[in-house]
Amino acid sequence: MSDLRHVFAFSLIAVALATSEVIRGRAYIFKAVPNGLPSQIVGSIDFEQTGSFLKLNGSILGLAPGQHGFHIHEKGDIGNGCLAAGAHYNPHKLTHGAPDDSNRHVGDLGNIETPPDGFTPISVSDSLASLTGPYSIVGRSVVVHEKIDDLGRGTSDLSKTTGDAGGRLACGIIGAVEEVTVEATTAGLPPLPLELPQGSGASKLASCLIFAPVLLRNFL
Ligand SMILES: *[C@@H]1O[C@H](CO)[C@@H](O)[C@H](O)[C@H]1NC(C)=O
Ligand SMILES: [Cu+2]
Ligand SMILES: [Zn+2]
Repeated sequence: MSDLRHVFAFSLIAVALATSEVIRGRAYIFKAVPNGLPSQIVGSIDFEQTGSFLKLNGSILGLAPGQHGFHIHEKGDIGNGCLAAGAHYNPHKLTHGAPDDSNRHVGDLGNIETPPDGFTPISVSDSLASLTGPYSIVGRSVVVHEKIDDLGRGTSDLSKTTGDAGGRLACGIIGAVEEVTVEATTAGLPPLPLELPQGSGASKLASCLIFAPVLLRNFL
């Protein structure tokens, strides 16, 4: 009886783990127009949030080859040559840094690299910036800079605030697109084993692992 309860509890945990919400966002990236409003789209970026993990993928055309600072800025305004987007998104009032620093702005996503052909692939992941929660980046802006972000390691005065990444070349507002709940799958389950392990705690856990998908299949 207690074994059965153990198996049942484990299967509930398995259901909880297998059901997760994915939040999506998108930003169309516009070429900055100095003193004006942008009109030309030069790229797009998709955002996908799963738990605390944020993944960005997309591309931008027309940047000069080399590295370009890539940040989330605080305001969802892409006017005035992208300057209207304000400063790096920094709700915790920390210092500018690299994506893997603990002392960094939420918006500090490091650099993107443009190869000689000018087509810039965007493939960035982060576990601080998020589409959800009290410090969501939805409605804020992505900004691409002229120069490399020195990640706060430079000697210039600007290193600790902007990474000294220079002017703003392109920007776009991050919008929420959809929320998707990923359900537990019932496809491709392993066949029932003929002999189940018994006895020790460790083999009980093993039998739970084997039973959980079977219970899922029966209950869903
Ligand atoms: C991001 O990747 C997905 C899945 O491969 C693709 O469908 C989508 O078009 C990509 N987004 C951009 C902006 O390239
Ligand atoms: Cu920036
Ligand atoms: Zn910063």
